[in-house]
Amino acid sequence: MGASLHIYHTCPFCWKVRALVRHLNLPVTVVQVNPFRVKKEIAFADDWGKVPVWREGDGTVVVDSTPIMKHIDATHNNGGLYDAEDARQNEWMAWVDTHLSKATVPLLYGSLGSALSTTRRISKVEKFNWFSKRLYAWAGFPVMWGIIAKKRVKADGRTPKQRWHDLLGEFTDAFEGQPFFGGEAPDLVDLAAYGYMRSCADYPQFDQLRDHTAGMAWYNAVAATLHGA
Ligand SMILES: N[C@@H](CCC(=O)N[C@@H](CS)C(=O)NCC(=O)O)C(=O)O
Repeated sequence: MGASLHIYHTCPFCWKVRALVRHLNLPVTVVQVNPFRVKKEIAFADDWGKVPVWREGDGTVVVDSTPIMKHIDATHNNGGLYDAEDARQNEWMAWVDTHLSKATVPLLYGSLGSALSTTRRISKVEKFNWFSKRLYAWAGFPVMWGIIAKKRVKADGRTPKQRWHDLLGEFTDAFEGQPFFGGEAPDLVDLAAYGYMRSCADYPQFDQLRDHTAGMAWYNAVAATLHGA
């Protein structure tokens, strides 16, 4: 049996690992987990209780998206995309995980209408059962909008759009004139950053990012290196 990747379809951390798997064109079984049964469905990962989870054919389990990406690169790609000694890569991987991870929720849930359409879309594409699908669609949005997103937008002070534009500017400025953070080709930092941005791409709010020219050019260039769906 080969490796398997256990995900929620809409989870930004899962999109990071999916981007890497597609970049390397690895034969992996992707398993979509029911969010209301996550503890049970990934019980083999002990009490981690979160996705993504990576399981090798030999049963080795790796959790947490960035450690999973590093593990996959080291094990299946001879470390071609990431060097643990590289200070610039480490600094920016931490930057991506700190800043881009926090920018998705305000964009997707920052207004009442966007929060409702986001939770309704999630309820359609995730693997819920009949009841939990409806529960999530209607109970999820006031929580995400009223409690989580509002607090985060307020704490930051910028509109979710401005925040993304600032972050994309800061990130692409770090390319030192090259097309990717990794230079001529994407590295692990590019793929992690791409994953966060890709997790927003199936929603209408993604249009707010389209007028960031450098950011979109990079995003599309990373997408062009990915295999399969
Ligand atoms: N630091 C973790 C965060 C993973 C995470 O928070 N995943 C969420 C989904 S987006 C999750 O599984 N939450 C647990 C739940 O749904 O009960 C990573 O980078 O993999």
